[in-house]
Amino acid sequence: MSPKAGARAREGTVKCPHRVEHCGKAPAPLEGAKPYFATFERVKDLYTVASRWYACPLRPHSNRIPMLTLFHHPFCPHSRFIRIAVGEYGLNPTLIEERSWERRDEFLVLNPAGTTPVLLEEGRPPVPGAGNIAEYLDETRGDTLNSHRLLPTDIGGRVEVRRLLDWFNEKFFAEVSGPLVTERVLKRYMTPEQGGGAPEPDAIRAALANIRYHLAYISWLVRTRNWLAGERMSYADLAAAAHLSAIDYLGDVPWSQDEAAKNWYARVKSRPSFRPLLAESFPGIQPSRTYADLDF
Ligand SMILES: N[C@@H](CCC(=O)N[C@@H](CS)C(=O)NCC(=O)O)C(=O)O
Repeated sequence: MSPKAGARAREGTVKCPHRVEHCGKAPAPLEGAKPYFATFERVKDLYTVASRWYACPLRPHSNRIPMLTLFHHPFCPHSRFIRIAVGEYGLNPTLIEERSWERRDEFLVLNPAGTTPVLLEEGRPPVPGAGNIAEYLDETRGDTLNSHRLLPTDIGGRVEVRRLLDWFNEKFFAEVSGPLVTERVLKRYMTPEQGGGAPEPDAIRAALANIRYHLAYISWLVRTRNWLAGERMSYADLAAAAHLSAIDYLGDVPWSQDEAAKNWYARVKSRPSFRPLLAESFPGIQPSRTYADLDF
């Protein structure tokens, strides 16, 4: 880059609301963003911001692929599920870390619920929520996976996968992964007004008791079938493993309790789509000894 271009870039460089650097040509973040229904019309300024960043020659990575962006948090189990799922589709979205508790206006425009994950694909409305994203990926790309399709094509199979998706994304999250991740990790980053503070020992104790019942259920399912929802791997396996992986990082999964559940997790964990998660570690929070170990 010429010194002049460098100076121009520095002058124009702004920190965009998505925590990515882009050239100064981008408009200011959407003003007056209110957390309500976000149509494509309403968010198109955000696409403009992002597409200018994509087109910027100073952008660090120069792969000009169609724009796919995932707003996520590394400890959010729902986000982890979608990161694994996109890996299964061979997709490599730009990852933008979102701290949902900060309630950024620009993020609330994409998802008025203020929750991660949200998938953003050029020219389409934002897709909020893990279940919706999973459906969206199946509708737009499911056939590319052929016999490895993650949502079965038969109606009975689809119902069972969706039932288990709800089991893990709602029930397991409420009873186990949500409290453990919030108490042990997220509260460290929140101000007292945002809900931060010391971990609640009672919440942790309850979650650690609950996980035993869920592991036993996983074990029963995989002893009855090959994978959680049937004979083939599906979104149910990816979601369950994603929720477990977030708390496995913290060393909170009693794997010695159940051999069948452990062997099933080892199978999912060995998928190449899981590797990026296993390679991550976070300052100040050590992963458990066996977190990244495929033969744990
Ligand atoms: N129904 C949503 C829920 C996702 C969710 O609860 N995400 C958490 C992080 S894992 C979140 O953003 N919580 C912030 C909040 O509830 O305000 C989904 O399935 O994606």
